[in-house]
Amino acid sequence: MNKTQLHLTNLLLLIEEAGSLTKLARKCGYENGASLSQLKRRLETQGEDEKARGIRPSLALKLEQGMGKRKGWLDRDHSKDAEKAAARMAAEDNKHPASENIMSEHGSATDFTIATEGRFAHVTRNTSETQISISLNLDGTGKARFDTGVPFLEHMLDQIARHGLIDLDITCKGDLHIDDHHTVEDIGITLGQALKQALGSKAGIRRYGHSYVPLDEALSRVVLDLSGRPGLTYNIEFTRAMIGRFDVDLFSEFFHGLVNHSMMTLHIDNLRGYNAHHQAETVFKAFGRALRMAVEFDDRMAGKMPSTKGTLTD
Ligand SMILES: [Mn+2]
Repeated sequence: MNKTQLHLTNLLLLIEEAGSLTKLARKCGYENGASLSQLKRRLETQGEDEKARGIRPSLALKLEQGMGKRKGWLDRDHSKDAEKAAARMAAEDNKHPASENIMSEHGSATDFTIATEGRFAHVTRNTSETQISISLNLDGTGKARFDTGVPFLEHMLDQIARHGLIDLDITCKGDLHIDDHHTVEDIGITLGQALKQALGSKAGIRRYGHSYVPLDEALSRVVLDLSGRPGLTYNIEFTRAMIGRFDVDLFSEFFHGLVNHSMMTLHIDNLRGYNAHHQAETVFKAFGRALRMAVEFDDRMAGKMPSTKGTLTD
Protein backbone atom coordinates (compact mmCIF):
# COMPACT_ATOMS: atom_id res chain seq x y z
CA MET A 1 0.00 0.00 0.00
CA ASN A 2 1.51 3.34 -0.99
CA LYS A 3 1.13 6.53 1.00
CA THR A 4 -1.87 7.79 -0.96
CA GLN A 5 -3.72 4.50 -0.51
CA LEU A 6 -2.89 4.45 3.19
CA HIS A 7 -4.15 8.02 3.61
CA LEU A 8 -7.34 7.19 1.71
CA THR A 9 -7.96 4.11 3.88
CA ASN A 10 -7.44 6.17 7.02
CA LEU A 11 -9.61 9.01 5.72
CA LEU A 12 -12.42 6.47 5.18
CA LEU A 13 -11.93 5.23 8.77
CA LEU A 14 -12.25 8.81 10.02
CA ILE A 15 -15.40 9.36 7.94
CA GLU A 16 -16.87 6.16 9.39
CA GLU A 17 -15.94 7.20 12.93
CA ALA A 18 -17.37 10.71 12.50
CA GLY A 19 -20.58 9.34 10.97
CA SER A 20 -20.31 11.02 7.57
CA LEU A 21 -17.96 13.09 5.44
CA THR A 22 -19.84 16.28 6.32
CA LYS A 23 -19.65 15.53 10.05
CA LEU A 24 -15.92 14.88 9.74
CA ALA A 25 -15.50 18.17 7.89
CA ARG A 26 -17.36 20.11 10.61
CA LYS A 27 -15.32 18.46 13.37
CA CYS A 28 -12.18 19.60 11.59
CA GLY A 29 -13.34 23.20 11.27
CA TYR A 30 -14.82 23.26 7.75
CA GLU A 31 -18.14 24.93 6.87
CA ASN A 32 -19.18 21.94 4.75
CA GLY A 33 -17.83 18.77 3.17
CA ALA A 34 -16.81 20.27 -0.18
CA SER A 35 -13.04 20.42 0.27
CA LEU A 36 -12.83 17.01 1.99
CA SER A 37 -14.89 15.42 -0.73
CA GLN A 38 -12.52 16.99 -3.27
CA LEU A 39 -9.57 15.59 -1.30
CA LYS A 40 -11.18 12.14 -1.19
CA ARG A 41 -11.70 12.18 -4.95
CA ARG A 42 -8.08 13.22 -5.52
CA LEU A 43 -6.79 10.36 -3.33
CA GLU A 44 -9.06 7.90 -5.13
CA THR A 45 -7.80 8.90 -8.57
CA GLN A 46 -4.14 9.01 -7.50
CA GLY A 47 -4.34 5.64 -5.74
CA GLU A 48 -1.92 3.76 -8.02
CA ASP A 49 0.46 6.67 -8.54
CA GLU A 50 3.62 5.95 -6.52
CA LYS A 51 4.76 9.59 -6.76
CA ALA A 52 1.52 10.98 -5.33
CA ARG A 53 2.09 12.63 -1.96
CA GLY A 54 -1.17 11.76 -0.21
CA ILE A 55 -2.60 14.26 2.25
CA ARG A 56 -0.29 17.22 2.88
CA PRO A 57 1.07 17.44 6.46
CA SER A 58 -0.81 20.59 7.54
CA LEU A 59 -4.16 19.13 6.47
CA ALA A 60 -3.29 15.74 8.00
CA LEU A 61 -2.68 17.47 11.33
CA LYS A 62 -6.02 19.28 11.05
CA LEU A 63 -7.83 15.97 10.52
CA GLU A 64 -5.94 14.23 13.35
CA GLN A 65 -6.63 17.06 15.80
CA GLY A 66 -10.28 17.37 14.78
CA MET A 67 -10.83 13.67 15.52
CA GLY A 68 -8.67 13.58 18.68
CA LYS A 69 -5.98 11.37 17.09
CA ARG A 70 -2.29 11.54 17.85
CA LYS A 71 0.02 13.35 15.45
CA GLY A 72 1.08 10.92 12.73
CA TRP A 73 -2.09 8.75 13.01
CA LEU A 74 -2.82 9.16 9.30
CA ASP A 75 0.60 7.76 8.39
CA ARG A 76 0.07 4.50 10.25
CA ASP A 77 -1.76 1.31 9.21
CA HIS A 78 -4.87 0.80 11.36
CA SER A 79 -6.27 -2.25 9.59
CA LYS A 80 -5.33 -4.52 12.52
CA ASP A 81 -6.76 -2.20 15.21
CA ALA A 82 -10.18 -3.91 15.39
CA GLU A 83 -8.54 -7.33 15.67
CA LYS A 84 -6.25 -6.12 18.46
CA ALA A 85 -9.18 -4.57 20.34
CA ALA A 86 -11.14 -7.84 20.06
CA ALA A 87 -8.15 -9.82 21.37
CA ARG A 88 -7.86 -7.38 24.28
CA MET A 89 -11.56 -7.87 25.05
CA ALA A 90 -11.19 -11.66 25.03
CA ALA A 91 -8.16 -11.42 27.32
CA GLU A 92 -10.19 -9.22 29.68
CA ASP A 93 -12.94 -11.84 29.73
CA ASN A 94 -10.44 -14.58 30.55
CA LYS A 95 -9.45 -12.62 33.66
CA HIS A 96 -12.93 -13.14 35.07
CA PRO A 97 -13.45 -16.89 35.28
CA ALA A 98 -16.96 -18.18 35.78
CA SER A 99 -16.16 -19.43 39.29
CA GLU A 100 -16.13 -15.82 40.49
CA ASN A 101 -19.92 -15.90 40.33
CA ILE A 102 -19.91 -18.59 42.98
CA MET A 103 -17.47 -16.73 45.17
CA SER A 104 -19.75 -13.71 45.30
CA GLU A 105 -23.02 -15.64 45.64
CA HIS A 106 -21.90 -18.04 48.31
CA GLY A 107 -19.21 -16.17 50.18
CA SER A 108 -16.53 -18.76 49.62
CA ALA A 109 -15.93 -21.53 47.13
CA THR A 110 -15.87 -24.17 49.87
CA ASP A 111 -19.59 -23.61 50.60
CA PHE A 112 -20.46 -24.96 47.21
CA THR A 113 -22.62 -28.08 47.19
CA ILE A 114 -25.00 -29.60 44.67
CA ALA A 115 -28.20 -31.21 45.88
CA THR A 116 -28.34 -34.96 45.23
CA GLU A 117 -32.15 -35.23 45.23
CA GLY A 118 -33.95 -35.00 41.90
CA ARG A 119 -32.14 -35.91 38.71
CA PHE A 120 -28.57 -35.99 39.96
CA ALA A 121 -25.46 -37.68 38.62
CA HIS A 122 -21.86 -37.89 39.70
CA VAL A 123 -19.34 -39.19 37.17
CA THR A 124 -15.59 -39.55 37.33
CA ARG A 125 -13.47 -40.37 34.31
CA ASN A 126 -9.75 -41.01 34.52
CA THR A 127 -7.33 -41.53 31.65
CA SER A 128 -3.62 -40.87 31.25
CA GLU A 129 -4.56 -37.53 29.68
CA THR A 130 -7.29 -36.19 31.99
CA GLN A 131 -8.82 -36.85 35.39
CA ILE A 132 -12.34 -35.48 35.52
CA SER A 133 -15.07 -35.33 38.14
CA ILE A 134 -18.53 -33.96 37.36
CA SER A 135 -21.56 -33.51 39.61
CA LEU A 136 -24.73 -32.42 37.87
CA ASN A 137 -28.31 -31.78 38.90
CA LEU A 138 -30.86 -31.23 36.14
CA ASP A 139 -33.39 -29.84 38.61
CA GLY A 140 -31.08 -27.13 39.85
CA THR A 141 -30.95 -23.36 39.90
CA GLY A 142 -28.03 -22.77 37.57
CA LYS A 143 -25.20 -22.53 40.07
CA ALA A 144 -21.82 -23.69 38.93
CA ARG A 145 -18.24 -24.19 40.00
CA PHE A 146 -15.36 -25.00 37.71
CA ASP A 147 -11.72 -25.87 38.15
CA THR A 148 -10.42 -26.94 34.76
CA GLY A 149 -7.51 -24.64 33.95
CA VAL A 150 -9.31 -23.45 30.78
CA PRO A 151 -11.06 -20.16 31.67
CA PHE A 152 -12.83 -19.59 28.38
CA LEU A 153 -14.35 -23.08 28.45
CA GLU A 154 -15.51 -22.37 32.01
CA HIS A 155 -17.14 -19.15 30.80
CA MET A 156 -19.05 -21.26 28.24
CA LEU A 157 -19.95 -24.08 30.68
CA ASP A 158 -21.32 -21.39 32.97
CA GLN A 159 -23.76 -20.45 30.18
CA ILE A 160 -25.03 -24.05 30.06
CA ALA A 161 -25.57 -24.05 33.83
CA ARG A 162 -27.15 -20.62 34.02
CA HIS A 163 -29.41 -20.86 31.00
CA GLY A 164 -30.16 -24.55 31.46
CA LEU A 165 -30.88 -24.10 35.19
CA ILE A 166 -28.55 -27.03 35.73
CA ASP A 167 -26.26 -27.17 38.76
CA LEU A 168 -22.78 -28.08 37.68
CA ASP A 169 -19.53 -28.84 39.46
CA ILE A 170 -16.63 -29.75 37.21
CA THR A 171 -13.00 -30.36 38.10
CA CYS A 172 -10.43 -31.50 35.60
CA LYS A 173 -6.70 -32.10 35.82
CA GLY A 174 -5.64 -32.33 32.22
CA ASP A 175 -2.44 -32.35 30.18
CA LEU A 176 -2.59 -28.61 29.57
CA HIS A 177 1.19 -28.55 29.09
CA ILE A 178 0.44 -30.13 25.68
CA ASP A 179 -2.64 -28.03 24.86
CA ASP A 180 -6.32 -27.71 25.81
CA HIS A 181 -7.46 -30.43 23.40
CA HIS A 182 -7.82 -33.46 25.71
CA THR A 183 -9.25 -31.35 28.53
CA VAL A 184 -12.00 -29.82 26.39
CA GLU A 185 -12.89 -33.02 24.53
CA ASP A 186 -12.93 -35.16 27.69
CA ILE A 187 -15.06 -32.66 29.62
CA GLY A 188 -17.53 -32.94 26.73
CA ILE A 189 -17.48 -36.74 27.01
CA THR A 190 -17.87 -36.77 30.79
CA LEU A 191 -20.60 -34.13 30.76
CA GLY A 192 -22.42 -36.29 28.19
CA GLN A 193 -22.13 -39.32 30.49
CA ALA A 194 -23.43 -37.32 33.46
CA LEU A 195 -26.38 -35.99 31.43
CA LYS A 196 -27.34 -39.49 30.27
CA GLN A 197 -27.12 -40.83 33.80
CA ALA A 198 -29.14 -37.97 35.34
CA LEU A 199 -31.84 -38.25 32.67
CA GLY A 200 -32.56 -41.88 33.53
CA SER A 201 -35.55 -43.32 31.63
CA LYS A 202 -36.65 -39.87 30.33
CA ALA A 203 -40.27 -40.65 31.19
CA GLY A 204 -42.45 -37.55 31.26
CA ILE A 205 -39.92 -35.10 29.83
CA ARG A 206 -40.42 -32.83 26.81
CA ARG A 207 -37.58 -34.58 24.96
CA TYR A 208 -37.21 -31.86 22.29
CA GLY A 209 -35.75 -28.42 22.89
CA HIS A 210 -34.85 -25.42 20.80
CA SER A 211 -33.65 -21.88 21.29
CA TYR A 212 -32.50 -18.84 19.40
CA VAL A 213 -30.10 -16.58 21.29
CA PRO A 214 -28.71 -13.24 20.09
CA LEU A 215 -25.82 -11.28 21.54
CA ASP A 216 -25.40 -7.93 19.83
CA GLU A 217 -24.58 -8.76 16.20
CA ALA A 218 -24.42 -12.54 16.72
CA LEU A 219 -27.34 -14.99 16.51
CA SER A 220 -27.32 -18.74 17.06
CA ARG A 221 -29.95 -21.47 16.92
CA VAL A 222 -29.74 -24.80 18.75
CA VAL A 223 -32.26 -27.61 18.30
CA LEU A 224 -31.94 -30.91 20.14
CA ASP A 225 -33.66 -34.23 20.70
CA LEU A 226 -32.86 -36.49 23.65
CA SER A 227 -33.44 -39.32 21.22
CA GLY A 228 -31.05 -41.94 22.58
CA ARG A 229 -29.13 -41.73 19.29
CA PRO A 230 -25.99 -39.63 18.89
CA GLY A 231 -25.96 -37.13 16.02
CA LEU A 232 -24.32 -33.75 15.62
CA THR A 233 -24.83 -31.15 12.91
CA TYR A 234 -22.35 -28.42 13.65
CA ASN A 235 -22.42 -25.23 11.65
CA ILE A 236 -20.29 -22.42 13.06
CA GLU A 237 -17.96 -20.42 10.85
CA PHE A 238 -15.80 -18.71 13.42
CA THR A 239 -14.38 -15.40 12.25
CA ARG A 240 -11.21 -15.98 14.27
CA ALA A 241 -9.14 -19.09 15.05
CA MET A 242 -8.47 -18.10 18.65
CA ILE A 243 -10.54 -16.40 21.35
CA GLY A 244 -7.86 -15.10 23.66
CA ARG A 245 -5.86 -18.26 24.39
CA PHE A 246 -8.69 -20.60 23.37
CA ASP A 247 -8.59 -22.51 20.06
CA VAL A 248 -12.13 -22.38 18.60
CA ASP A 249 -11.65 -25.77 16.85
CA LEU A 250 -12.08 -27.34 20.27
CA PHE A 251 -15.78 -26.45 20.49
CA SER A 252 -16.48 -29.06 17.84
CA GLU A 253 -14.53 -31.66 19.88
CA PHE A 254 -16.50 -30.68 22.96
CA PHE A 255 -19.89 -31.09 21.31
CA HIS A 256 -18.91 -34.35 19.58
CA GLY A 257 -17.90 -35.82 22.94
CA LEU A 258 -21.07 -34.55 24.58
CA VAL A 259 -23.41 -35.82 21.84
CA ASN A 260 -21.82 -39.27 21.58
CA HIS A 261 -22.06 -39.94 25.31
CA SER A 262 -25.36 -38.24 26.17
CA MET A 263 -26.92 -39.93 23.09
CA MET A 264 -28.66 -36.80 21.84
CA THR A 265 -29.35 -35.39 18.41
CA LEU A 266 -27.97 -31.87 18.27
CA HIS A 267 -28.19 -29.23 15.54
CA ILE A 268 -26.06 -26.15 16.11
CA ASP A 269 -26.21 -23.20 13.72
CA ASN A 270 -24.50 -19.89 14.22
CA LEU A 271 -26.66 -17.84 11.87
CA ARG A 272 -24.58 -14.67 11.93
CA GLY A 273 -21.98 -12.77 13.93
CA TYR A 274 -18.49 -11.36 13.45
CA ASN A 275 -17.21 -11.31 17.02
CA ALA A 276 -15.99 -14.86 17.72
CA HIS A 277 -16.58 -14.48 21.47
CA HIS A 278 -20.21 -13.60 20.71
CA GLN A 279 -20.54 -16.47 18.23
CA ALA A 280 -19.43 -18.97 20.88
CA GLU A 281 -21.44 -17.44 23.68
CA THR A 282 -24.70 -17.44 21.72
CA VAL A 283 -24.18 -21.13 20.87
CA PHE A 284 -23.64 -22.10 24.50
CA LYS A 285 -26.52 -19.98 25.79
CA ALA A 286 -28.85 -21.42 23.15
CA PHE A 287 -27.64 -24.92 24.00
CA GLY A 288 -28.38 -24.31 27.71
CA ARG A 289 -31.87 -23.00 26.93
CA ALA A 290 -32.69 -25.80 24.49
CA LEU A 291 -31.46 -28.37 26.99
CA ARG A 292 -33.60 -26.86 29.73
CA MET A 293 -36.69 -27.12 27.51
CA ALA A 294 -35.94 -30.74 26.57
CA VAL A 295 -35.25 -32.05 30.09
CA GLU A 296 -38.21 -30.30 31.74
CA PHE A 297 -41.21 -32.39 32.70
CA ASP A 298 -44.29 -31.96 30.56
CA ASP A 299 -47.31 -32.17 32.86
CA ARG A 300 -49.60 -33.36 30.07
CA MET A 301 -47.16 -36.17 29.29
CA ALA A 302 -48.04 -37.39 32.80
CA GLY A 303 -44.97 -39.56 33.22
CA LYS A 304 -45.42 -41.30 29.88
CA MET A 305 -42.50 -41.98 27.56
CA PRO A 306 -42.34 -39.23 24.90
CA SER A 307 -41.92 -41.82 22.14
CA THR A 308 -44.32 -44.24 20.39
CA LYS A 309 -41.46 -46.74 20.53
CA GLY A 310 -41.88 -46.85 24.31
CA THR A 311 -38.19 -46.28 25.08
CA LEU A 312 -35.56 -43.61 24.51
CA THR A 313 -32.67 -45.48 26.01
CA ASP A 314 -32.32 -48.59 23.82
MN1 LIG B 1 -18.66 -13.36 27.44
